[in-house]
Amino acid sequence: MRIILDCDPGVDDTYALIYLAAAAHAGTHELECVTTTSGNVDADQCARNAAWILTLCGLPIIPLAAGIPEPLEWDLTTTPETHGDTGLGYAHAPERHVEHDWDRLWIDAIDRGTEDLHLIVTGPMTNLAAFRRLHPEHYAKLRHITVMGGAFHYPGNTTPTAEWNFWVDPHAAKEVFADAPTPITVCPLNVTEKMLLTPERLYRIIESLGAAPIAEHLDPITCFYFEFHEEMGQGYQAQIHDLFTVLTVTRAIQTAPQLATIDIEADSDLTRGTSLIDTSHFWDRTPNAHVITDIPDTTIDHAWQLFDDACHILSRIASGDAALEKLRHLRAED
Ligand SMILES: [Ca+2]
Repeated sequence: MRIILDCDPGVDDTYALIYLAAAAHAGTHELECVTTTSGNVDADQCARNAAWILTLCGLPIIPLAAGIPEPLEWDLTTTPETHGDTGLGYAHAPERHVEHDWDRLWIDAIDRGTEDLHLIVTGPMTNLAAFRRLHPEHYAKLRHITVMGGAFHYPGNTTPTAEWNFWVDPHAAKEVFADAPTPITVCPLNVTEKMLLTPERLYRIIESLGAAPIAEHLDPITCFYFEFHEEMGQGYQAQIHDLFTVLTVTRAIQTAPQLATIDIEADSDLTRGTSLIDTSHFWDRTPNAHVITDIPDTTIDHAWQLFDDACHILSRIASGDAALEKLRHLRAED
C-alpha cells in the first residue's frame, strides 16, 4: 500500500507520522509524500513540524510540501490553545525552507497508479477540494480516500455539533463529498475519541522508542495536549484522532463502516461545520461515504499495542539493527 498523508501537525498528527514512518521502515507501507493543510497551525508551520518529526523518525527524505494556506471561504482559525503556539505542544521544530508543490506530489503519486494508493486527510479538507478544482482528471482517479472528520449524532469538539476539521473549512468538505470520486471512508469523533492516550501509555511508548530521536521530544509534545484535555474537563489524557484514522487505513484497526450519504453545513454561523448523515435515503442521493460509527474497546487496546510495536521498529532503526538495515538495502535494490 502506498500512502499520501495530508495533515496539519498537530499533536495527534504527530502520532500518525510516527506510525507511518515505522511502517515505511518495516516495508509494510510506502509513504509516497506528506503534504500539509492549514488547521491546527498554518500550512507552512505544519510542514516544518512534519519534516522535523519525520527526521526524528529516521525518514528525512520523504517528499513534503505545504498546501493551500487558507480555507476556501472562511478566514483561517488555528488552535494554539489545543496544540501550542507552533503546533507541537511545548516542543518547537527548527526553521527550514518549505516547498509548495503539494499538488505536483499528488499528481506524481496518482500517475504511478491508484489501485494501491491511499490518500489520508487528517486536517481540514482544503487541499483535496482545491485539487478537485485544479486537477479534475487526476482527482477522479483517486480510489481510496480516508478522512478524519465529523461527528454523527454525537457532540462536536468545536461547537455543540461541529468537529474541528470540518468546522475550519466546511466548504471544502461539502464540495468534496458532493463530488466524491469514490465513497470516502470517514473517521468521526464517535470513534476517534476512543483512541485515548494516558500518561501510562505515553511512558510505555517512550520506553519502546528507546534510542529513536523522537523519544526525547514526545513528552513535551504530548503534555501540552494532556493539559488542554484536562482544562476541558476530560481528564489528564488525550484523544489521538489522527492515529486512529491511519490505523484504520493500514487495517491495524478492523472496522465495519456504514455506507451512507453525508453532507456538511458550510455557511451558517450557528451550525457551521456540522456533519449530517443520511442512511434512510431521505435525500435520494448516491452514497458518498463509508462512515465508521462504532469500535469495541478491545480493538483500541490492540491498536495501542500495534503502535507500541511500531515504536520498537524505530528503536531498532536508531540502534542500527542489522536485520532491518539488510531489509532496507534489499528494498532499495528492488
Ligand atoms: Ca490533524
